[in-house]
Amino acid sequence: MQALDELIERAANAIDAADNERDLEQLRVTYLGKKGEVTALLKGLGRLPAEERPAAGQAINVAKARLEERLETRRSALNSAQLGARIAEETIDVTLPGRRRGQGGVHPHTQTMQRIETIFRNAGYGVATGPEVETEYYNFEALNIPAHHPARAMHDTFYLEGGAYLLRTHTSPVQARVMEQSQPPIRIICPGKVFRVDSDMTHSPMFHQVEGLVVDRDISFADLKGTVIEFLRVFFEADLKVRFRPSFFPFTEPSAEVDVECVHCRGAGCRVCSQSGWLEVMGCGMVHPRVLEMSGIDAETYTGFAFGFGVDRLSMLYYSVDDLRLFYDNDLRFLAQFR
Ligand code: 2NL
Repeated sequence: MQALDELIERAANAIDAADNERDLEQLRVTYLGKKGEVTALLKGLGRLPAEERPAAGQAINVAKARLEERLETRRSALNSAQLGARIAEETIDVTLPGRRRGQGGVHPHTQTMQRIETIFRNAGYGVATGPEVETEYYNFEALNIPAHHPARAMHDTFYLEGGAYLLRTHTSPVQARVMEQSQPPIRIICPGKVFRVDSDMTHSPMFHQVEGLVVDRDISFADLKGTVIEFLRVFFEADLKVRFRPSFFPFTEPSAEVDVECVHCRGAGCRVCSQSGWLEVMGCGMVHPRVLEMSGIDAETYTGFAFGFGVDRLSMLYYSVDDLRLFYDNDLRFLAQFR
């Protein structure tokens, strides 16, 4: 009986000390399993004198029941502790703010393009677009660019397989198409992507251009100058000096290149303007009579002016960004500054 009491004491302490279900199961096997200590005591009953067997058997069975109950109590305590820990670990703080989806923005070049469109729409211009894949006729011939002109050389133009089509090198073909399909008065700008075989520090093989075209009776170089000067004033939001330098384009005569006072140093001379105080921003001129005639407009009755500029360059000057590549790297740290 004393050995039984000691065994119960030992087993009970071990059960209460078990801190996981595996140890607990091990203890059940040790004491109550087929070869367990309590089971061994029951098997040993036969060796007792017959009159002692009922009392001993009852005591062992009571002890066995007590251990079973103790095991069950410990097992459920461990279970609920485990559940409590899991609940604590998996708790969701529903008061935390949600994760927001990153908001995109309009690319700085697109914003510049939209500003330019607004400026010209406000002045009564329409906006015309056309195909980026063009024919030699609209990209070159209709613009009085002869076959031997350097702009036609293979190294400037992306030709598509077969050679019948090319990627437009300027948006002028859109204007040629508009002139072909309508009669003056014409007042349009043509914004869009253009392509040249050119890729280095300062040239991207794809860039954005806006060209403008006005054709009507009595359109003069003075109209061109007034339009360009006013556009540059509104675009740069400043009264910058503007100068026209004689130049040459096959599609205009006379032709000019337009410089503005450096937006960075205001003419003093700096890195941006290579110490000249001036920035070249666009080309322009009076539409060549041959270009008018080729698209079915009577050059005796009508005259016109045209201009063209790179949007990417105006964007860089407007936003004071000195590396063209930043606009095309898709680095959100850069782009997020323009939202
Ligand atoms: C430049 C110069 C220019 C034009 C584009 C044009 C279009 C037609 C007829 C006549 Cl349909 N001219 N466009 C005229 C002068 C200059 O662009 O430096 N562009 C980036």
